[in-house]
Amino acid sequence: MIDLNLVKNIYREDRRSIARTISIVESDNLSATMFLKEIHKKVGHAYRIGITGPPGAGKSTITNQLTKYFRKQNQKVGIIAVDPTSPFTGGALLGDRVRMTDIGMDSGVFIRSMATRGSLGGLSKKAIDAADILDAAGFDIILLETVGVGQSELDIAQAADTTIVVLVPESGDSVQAMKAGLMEIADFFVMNKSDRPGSQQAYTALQTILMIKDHDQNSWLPNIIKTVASENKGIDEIATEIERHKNFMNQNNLFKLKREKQAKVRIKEIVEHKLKDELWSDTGENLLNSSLQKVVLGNLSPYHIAEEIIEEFKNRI
Ligand SMILES: Nc1nc2c(ncn2[C@@H]2O[C@H](COP(=O)(O)OP(=O)(O)O)[C@@H](O)[C@H]2O)c(=O)[nH]1
Ligand SMILES: [Mg+2]
Repeated sequence: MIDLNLVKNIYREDRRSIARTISIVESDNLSATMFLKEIHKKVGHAYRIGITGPPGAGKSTITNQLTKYFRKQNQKVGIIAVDPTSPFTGGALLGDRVRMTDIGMDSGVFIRSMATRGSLGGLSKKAIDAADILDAAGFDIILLETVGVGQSELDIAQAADTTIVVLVPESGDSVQAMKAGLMEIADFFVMNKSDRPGSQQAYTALQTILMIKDHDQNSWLPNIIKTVASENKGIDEIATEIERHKNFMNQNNLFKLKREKQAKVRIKEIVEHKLKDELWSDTGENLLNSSLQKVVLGNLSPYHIAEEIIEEFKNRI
């Protein structure tokens, strides 16, 4: 059974209840599923913005500045920061303490860090679930900050309505970013640290890469926005570009399509996750363990055992 009071309190934007529910989702148990089913009717109003890029590019600084921008417009902002490369501490989430206190004290801002040490499994699922909770709680904007280094992080960035890839002059070759799959997911780029030497060359190099890339005549072309996030330069331009992208999607009926595509990816992941969980419940695990000797002695191949396990699973469900 789920605590319906907790659900009510989420809708009332009670911060402790929101935090508790995200923890339940992180623990990934049966009540997590029930919560997510219950709140779904309230999900879908928030605009989700993914901010990704290499470590140190300035994602947190941009997240922080953008939050201040949206707050000035009276929009409530939820932030989910996923950074497995940094140790989990309150302060490390948005850089130094000064920056934290800027927005951390604001009741219209909710910050959650999901720096799961070690295992990355299910991270994207949990981050997106957490975004749903903030969405249901009535936040207007959800910022998803993730390091653009692994598939799981790219999945999170892509679960947004607008995905921003942050690069810096010294991350140098945009070629690196291309290899990491960042080029494909960017709705636009931010060339941060434009105060640094070499920023013009980096900008031109990225522009060249973007020009060579194939695109349909009527499709969206990713821009590059130059920023010095630490000095709040270019943040308005980022916000304007987000708005432009949002309008483009709405005018071309792409918005619903994008969310449908995301729903498909997500449902597949949930199904696979659930199947795996049930498959390796006690029965499956025991059958596996009791079959290992036969494989090693050469009586049966791993394929025989695999088929046996699948058969047993089919009978069980
Ligand atoms: N010179 C310069 N430094 C910046 C700029 N933006 C952020 N930084 C600094 O770069 C460092 C990493 O920033 P952070 O936002 O934590 O990067 P993240 O790892 O991508 O989240 C911090 O010390 C920031 O103060 C910028 O535009 N110019
Ligand atoms: Mg960061």
